[in-house]
Amino acid sequence: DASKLALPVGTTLDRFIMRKQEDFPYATGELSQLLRDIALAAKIVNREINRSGLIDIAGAYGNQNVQGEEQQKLDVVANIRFIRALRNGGEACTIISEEDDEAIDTGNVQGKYIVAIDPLDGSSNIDVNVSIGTIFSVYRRVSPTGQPGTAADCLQPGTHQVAAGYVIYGSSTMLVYTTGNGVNGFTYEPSLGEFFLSHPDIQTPRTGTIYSINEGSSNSFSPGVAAFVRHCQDAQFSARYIGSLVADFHRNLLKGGIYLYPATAKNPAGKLRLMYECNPLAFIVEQAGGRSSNGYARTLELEPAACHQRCPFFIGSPELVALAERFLAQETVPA
Ligand code: P6P
Repeated sequence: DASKLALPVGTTLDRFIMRKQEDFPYATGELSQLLRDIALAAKIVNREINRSGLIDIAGAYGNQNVQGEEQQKLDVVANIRFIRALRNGGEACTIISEEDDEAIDTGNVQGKYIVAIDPLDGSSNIDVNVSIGTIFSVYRRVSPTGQPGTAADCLQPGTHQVAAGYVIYGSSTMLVYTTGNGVNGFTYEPSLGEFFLSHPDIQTPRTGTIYSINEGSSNSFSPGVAAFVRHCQDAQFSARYIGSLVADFHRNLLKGGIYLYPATAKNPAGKLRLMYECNPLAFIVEQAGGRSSNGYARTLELEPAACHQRCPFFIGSPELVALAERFLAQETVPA
């Protein structure tokens, strides 16, 4: 069966999507089209990121986003681009965006899919030329078509995802995604405007010697987190923390390691968002043989109660995440 053959490095994203659609006997092409819509927006955002230093669109936008953070112009631009691509593509009925407090009704009442997206994560890194990323998650709607998406459509657990991916705008621009049949990475060739398969069937190392955490919050780590960090230091791990989730995650996915954003004094429920940061990366890492939890429960099984809810995030090589969970399980309950 041709679609079962490993597709050669250099296959374009379009051809890959088409050939992999054959893995789904009843696929009717909408999810394929939705992935193409996302890839198109990624190309446009990539161009604007690369030019941002030149055109005066970098720097603070002057108004706060729903997260209360200084809004950089590029994440406004990225949000507009992804929403427009998804609205025009017609496959998504509703979008949950990190940049918008309310879910966005695209008007595509026949759209079968919900997309949760962080259009440009780590946007405070833009002006200092640090890698940044887009993270997205796709669910099939549970309500009947012919009407706008409902809250039940938007608040599904991560186990219900039908696709998830990220774009990393770094030394090269890559799109990495899964539809539940493994993880594949594509590298963008701007002169051709194409993504080419460069990292087929990514498998994350079972363990590693990299730990990624903001040690500036050490004073408020729980005893278990503090003990795990000390374990990494005693074992002479490498501390690698870029402060840009997609960049830290991508490095650890390929090299092995663990990224932790635990509960801290400043972020008592953790900082990262379940719907469009933790769940998509958890789906990807599990498809690559890794593990993701909130320190106690599997990320993908956390029940969402709100679009922008935060959760503690432990993700990466399965043996390291399991070890961190054991440290948390042994911590004495603070008096
Ligand atoms: P801190 C960037 O703002 C972000 O959302 C992630 O990309 C990154 O991993 C994290 O927050 C950094 O947070 O508190 O360490 O600066």
